Amino acid sequence: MGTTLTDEQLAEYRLKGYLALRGVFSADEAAGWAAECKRLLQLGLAHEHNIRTTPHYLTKSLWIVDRFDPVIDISPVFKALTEDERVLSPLRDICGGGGVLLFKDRLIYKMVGMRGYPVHQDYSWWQLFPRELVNVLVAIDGADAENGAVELFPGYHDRLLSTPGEMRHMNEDEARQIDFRQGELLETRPGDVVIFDCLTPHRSGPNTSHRLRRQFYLTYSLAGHGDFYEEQLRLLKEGRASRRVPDAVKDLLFFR
Ligand SMILES: O=C(O)CCC(=O)C(=O)O
Repeated sequence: MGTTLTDEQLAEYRLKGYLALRGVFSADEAAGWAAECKRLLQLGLAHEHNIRTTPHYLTKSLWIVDRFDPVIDISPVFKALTEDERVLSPLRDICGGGGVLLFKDRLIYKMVGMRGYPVHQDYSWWQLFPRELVNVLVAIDGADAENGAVELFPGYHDRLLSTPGEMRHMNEDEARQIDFRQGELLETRPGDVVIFDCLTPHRSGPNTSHRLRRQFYLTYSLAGHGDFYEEQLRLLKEGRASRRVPDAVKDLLFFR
């Protein structure tokens, strides 16, 4: 099987811990995903105790879904994207030519007014699994500073910067290990793809624009390590791998 990435692209990924691939998908394909994003919001899954749906409050009592985690079991369109060779082929190159298996999927809308995400390494939440996990961000809308594009920090993908065993964003002391001047705001256009290591620190600002900033995130593990999708999902459903489960409401949560 031929390679998709050049030696220069692979060297850039190894050095920085991420790589942007421009125009991987067409604007028409991205428009199809945008239509699917609308359909998903009409499925009636929104509930503040549904582990799958993260809310964005428009007023104190009115909210809409900002994240479906996971999404592929309710969306054939996004499931097909996880199996697309234009995603899998560069990933195989990055993983040294071996096979990859889907580990996790989530769809983030970043609605107008939605908050940003503090700096973190995704692996903090996935420490029960082998460290070789690679993220793929697929841009549905364009992203820039105004609507909350993701900013990535190069060169830290060889280590966990926060306390081992704790699932959380970095605290201030831990974040001081990062040179924030080196951050790269990844502006994207619909159809762009960004691949980044699960240890690459990243953050994003709020959406202060009047545009949505929808992105589909996929994470893959090495096939040689085994298939962890169901185990990862089980932990999420039990509220043990989620970012938003205050102890006070744990008993009220459900997954649908
Ligand atoms: O979509 C974003 O703005 C950031 C999301 C993110 O960092 C995450 O889910 O790990």
